[in-house]
Amino acid sequence: MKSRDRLRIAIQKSGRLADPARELLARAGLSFRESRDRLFCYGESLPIDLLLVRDDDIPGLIAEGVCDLGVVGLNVLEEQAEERRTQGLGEGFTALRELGSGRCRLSIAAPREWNWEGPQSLAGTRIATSYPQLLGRWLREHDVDAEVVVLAGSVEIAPRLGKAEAICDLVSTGGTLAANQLREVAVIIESQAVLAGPATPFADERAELASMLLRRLDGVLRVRG
Ligand code: PRT
Ligand code: ZN
Repeated sequence: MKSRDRLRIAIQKSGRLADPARELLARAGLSFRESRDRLFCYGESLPIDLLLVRDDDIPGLIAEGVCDLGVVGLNVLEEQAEERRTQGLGEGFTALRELGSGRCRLSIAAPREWNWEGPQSLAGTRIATSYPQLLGRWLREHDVDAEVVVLAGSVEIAPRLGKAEAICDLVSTGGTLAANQLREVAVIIESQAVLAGPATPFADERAELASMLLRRLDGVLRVRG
């Protein structure tokens, strides 16, 4: 891989993780010159630049070496890690630090009126989700034979549309589930934003930059508690 002396961090361009990520990096002493297209921000205080992207692209950008680090939900990171495993690809990225923001859980929810008696209550049903890998793994672990229906968004309305009986989606307050007459019945993973990095350490100047950034982040995270 080409030797590089600047570090490139991918964060979400807009969305729930964007502001907390920027705030954390600012508190760690990083400042950026915004570019006009706002996809790339040049690091001013340190040789650390930002790339503003969709959160789903972040693990792949790290695996490809386009970016060195990224701020992404553990839910997205784990889904894509599982996908790489099923494809027989090597470990392309790993979570380096938990950042405490964007807390949520990936849960299975069923119609409120269901008589839930454990995972086997899902046998023979269709479950709508945007997380087929994590749901599939959970179903295998619990020996449940159910159909996974992959939807890109608006998963919570799938039961009302007759596309599925249950769903597997992110939950934070539970308000969306309640509004759709759904009840959380099982938690698949607890999630929060993490700093992700490559599975193997950097072999050039980026190693020193990355460890300095981690030291600073640890300081900020410790103060925050
Ligand atoms: O454009 P891009 O692809 O970057 O954005 P996105 O739409 O995929 O992401 P975004 O900003 O919605 O979410 C980014 C990350 O925030 C997620 O991957 C999670 O790690 C984290 N996060 C934390 C959440 C939630 N909480 C959350 N509540 N992501 C989504 N939700 C949704 C959930 O899907 C459901 O529709 O909020 C609804 C449930 O919320 P409650 O409060 O009603 O339970
Ligand atoms: Zn996304």
